Amino acid sequence: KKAVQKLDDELKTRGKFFGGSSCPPLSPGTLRLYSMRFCPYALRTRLVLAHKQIPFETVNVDLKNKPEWFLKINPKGLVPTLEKDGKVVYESLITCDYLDDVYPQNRLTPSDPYQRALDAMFLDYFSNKFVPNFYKVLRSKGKDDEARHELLKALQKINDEISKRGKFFGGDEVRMIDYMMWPWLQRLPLVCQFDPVFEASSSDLPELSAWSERMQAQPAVQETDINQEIYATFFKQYLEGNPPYDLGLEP
Ligand code: GSH
Repeated sequence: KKAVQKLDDELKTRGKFFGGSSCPPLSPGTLRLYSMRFCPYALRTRLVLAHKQIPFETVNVDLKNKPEWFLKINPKGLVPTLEKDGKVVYESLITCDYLDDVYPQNRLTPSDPYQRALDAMFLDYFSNKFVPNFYKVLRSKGKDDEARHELLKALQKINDEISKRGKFFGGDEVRMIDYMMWPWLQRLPLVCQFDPVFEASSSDLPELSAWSERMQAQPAVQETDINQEIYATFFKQYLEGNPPYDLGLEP
């Protein structure tokens, strides 16, 4: 019992991560998010949880030495993963839609089926054209010209889209599609830091910059914000094969 209490106390310490052979038991009725503090996919789920003010607990998983108990919960071994009362849901987009359906307050998904389809198509474009090139540019430290070209093209298209849609991709208010893209668009300064050419060519996207500022003012964004400098350090060490999951935490 003492050991469980100790694990439970640890769980409450934000940022702790769990590897090893055991994980604190999940209490009935509690929603748990298996996460990793610097994961942009998990940030999607955290944004939705924050926006909808859903109570939950976090277990940050040691993804480098993936524990057996985690693979039993999610055989893909990926975060984000949600668990509650024996129900397990993973894949970031699926977790977010699931939360929006199960917790109806502060609805994020459009009720119009055509608008939902339009959003899904744009997100599909974003996932296939923006996200992979974002990582290619970062990994090559800006030396992959083709990836940089593709990333700029995608950014231009995203800028055109927000110009058509209004204040947010969801129109007048922040909606699911905004939160689904934010984790990578928030990390754009990271690309610029590694790649001055990219910075110069991407600086002329006024509508996207205005959207970024509006996003930064959202309570859910502020609540889940990560310090970009800490993230840059994390990413550098991650690329070297040594992700510092504890980075930036109080001792
Ligand atoms: N398609 C997944 C989703 O949308 O949830 C991707 C999630 C993902 O790649 N998460 C990373 C992960 O769990 C952390 S940022 N990596 C562990 C691994 O690749 O083994």
